Amino acid sequence: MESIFSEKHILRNAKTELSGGLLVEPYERPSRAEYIVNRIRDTQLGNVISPGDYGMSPIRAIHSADFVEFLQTAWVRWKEAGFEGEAIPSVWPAGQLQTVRPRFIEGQLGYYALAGETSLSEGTWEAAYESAQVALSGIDKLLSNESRGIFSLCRPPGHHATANRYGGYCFLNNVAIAAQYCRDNGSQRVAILDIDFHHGNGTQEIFYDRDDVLFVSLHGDPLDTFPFFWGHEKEQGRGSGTGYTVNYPMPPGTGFASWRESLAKALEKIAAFNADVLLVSLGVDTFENDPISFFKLKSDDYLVVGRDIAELGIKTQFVMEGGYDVEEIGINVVNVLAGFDSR
Ligand code: SP5
Ligand code: ZN
Repeated sequence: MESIFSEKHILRNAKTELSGGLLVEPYERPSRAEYIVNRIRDTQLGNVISPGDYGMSPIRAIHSADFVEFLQTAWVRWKEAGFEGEAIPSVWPAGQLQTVRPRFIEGQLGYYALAGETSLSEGTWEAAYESAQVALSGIDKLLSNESRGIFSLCRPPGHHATANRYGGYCFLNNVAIAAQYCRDNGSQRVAILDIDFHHGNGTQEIFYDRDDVLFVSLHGDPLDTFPFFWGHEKEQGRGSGTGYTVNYPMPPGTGFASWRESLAKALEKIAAFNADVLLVSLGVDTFENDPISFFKLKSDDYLVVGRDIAELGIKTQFVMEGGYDVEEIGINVVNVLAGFDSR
């Protein structure tokens, strides 16, 4: 399988994450991508290709103009305001029926943030833009060539970002941008399978009213983990989108046998939908040693995950999301991709 990768991911290099009342080194750090690309090369999975530039219009097809402008300017405006650390929100419009957007950057952070752990830092916009281009290059290549699988090594990740909110280490929703690109380039039905440990609240929200993009997610029960407010089984879509959002929350300690039962149900939904193309939000924070998660998958299990997905026989793009056991992340990601290739 070929991979798309850009060295510019390094531009997302925040120094701080708000975690347990401390400012710690971010879990979502540059070495994650380096471990993955090194493992791809060591195992000779396939070519590693640089992305093209698809510009702003596929990004604007998903994200609101004011949100994009906020991401583009937030860091400079934060510095100009005289703040010394990285940009972390401290106030939210919680409980307001109607919210007037503040003028000052400190208020705008809360207006556009869905969580407070993710610092905005120098280079964040440039890296997020490039990550979206990695997703777009991958889907463009998949749609236009013979290959049945492709891997977009996106960093920073995207599935928590909504049309107008960032957080959970995500700024632009790479998989949503790629899915919309499919719809705008001939695909009638697009399925998104989200197997990151965390619920893909951003992707869900973006497609919640639609029946042309199926969203199916396996994740830690939001009663017990981030993003806490989305991902319950009863969230099934709205209006003509009813039935086109499917959630499989699972409790702390879930191991591969029961996780795989949910995967089988998810794959049945995708097969019944008769998708033209499948996009997989690929997180390996389901790993037993992940520092912020509570599932118990082992490295060899990821080979089976890739094989199970390949059995669908649908053209598939893998889009990188989370996974924070940095030393094992390359092994686990490449196991999914190699498992897919083996079928
Ligand atoms: C893309 C993705 O996987 N985003 C995950 C965002 C999770 N953010 C909240 C992290 C909370 C970490 N809690 C610290 C527990 C340390 N033992
Ligand atoms: Zn995650």
